[in-house]
Amino acid sequence: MKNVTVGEFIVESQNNFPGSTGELSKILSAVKLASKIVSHQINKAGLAKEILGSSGRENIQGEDQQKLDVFANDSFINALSARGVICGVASEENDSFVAFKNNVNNDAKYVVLIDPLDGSSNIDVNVSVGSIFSVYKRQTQKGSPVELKDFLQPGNQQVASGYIIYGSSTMLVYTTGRGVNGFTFDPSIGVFFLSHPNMKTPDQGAIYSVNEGNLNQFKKPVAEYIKFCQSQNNSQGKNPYSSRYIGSLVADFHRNLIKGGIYLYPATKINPTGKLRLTYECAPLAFLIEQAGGRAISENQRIMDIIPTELHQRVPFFVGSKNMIDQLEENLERE
Ligand code: P6P
Repeated sequence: MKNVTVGEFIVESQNNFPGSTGELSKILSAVKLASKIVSHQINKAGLAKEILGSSGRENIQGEDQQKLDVFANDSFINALSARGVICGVASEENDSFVAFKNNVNNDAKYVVLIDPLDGSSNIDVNVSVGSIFSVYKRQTQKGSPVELKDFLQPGNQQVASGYIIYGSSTMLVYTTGRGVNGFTFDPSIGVFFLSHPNMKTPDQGAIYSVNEGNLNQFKKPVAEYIKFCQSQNNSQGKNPYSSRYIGSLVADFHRNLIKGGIYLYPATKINPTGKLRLTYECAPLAFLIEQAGGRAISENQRIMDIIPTELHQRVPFFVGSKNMIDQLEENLERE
């Protein structure tokens, strides 16, 4: 197979959308640029002590903002605003959305939501981290300033979503609603090459990913499902399920997407509506997993159908192989 770059792939894909204006392609190109910049900083973080550690500030989540959180946020927002194709960005790192108020951006038809660097507390211990993005068409009139309601759309309205995982290699994985494709970065020439075409997740997996330290805080149906995974024995007397939890959402999601499995972040006493954010973490990953043949639910509904009520809204999040989500859902529905 000829080595296809992500740029070539975006252009070829755009040709499949007759009448497309190329604006979505420019957004994906901006994401590509920002991910290269962030990847470079992360990969030298261990040596460049000045970019490691806390920025000394807290974000709206009350989380200690890492210096690389701020760097990644600035990198994505600058790259996205420079192309004149989006009217605003919402980010985990910003209290409210950022409106690009010049005439060009005001006329743009897309908005983007980002988690610029998820799991950043893992960087200091060299664990894989990731960036997540989600793209919607604005609801408000082109030419007018973007409004909050442009960012509070259900996941089923997404036109694109994806993530970058900064791991043993840097990968960009995204969908525009026609399947999921993965691209691996070659840092020697600064190019992403198509390495995982048309990604599909197995209907059944053998991995469950959850912080088992919170087990006694989970609602009964969730705890029962986890105990099911913990206690199976096959004919050889071996449990077919394995527990794998990195504590970095994009890394856990990416492994389970490829191998099959389920990731669970349920409601807990500390996080009674869950820890993960609907608009820029759960919804974009839900779009991807559904495009790859899997499922994503909250306690009682499809993630992609939840209409956000606030930008940083948290929801319980269960995502992964179809059969595993089906089984958990049966527990939840019995409650
Ligand atoms: P816990 C990282 O802070 C994060 O948002 C996800 O990347 C990760 O899956 C989860 O939180 C880990 O949370 O409570 O298990 O440490």
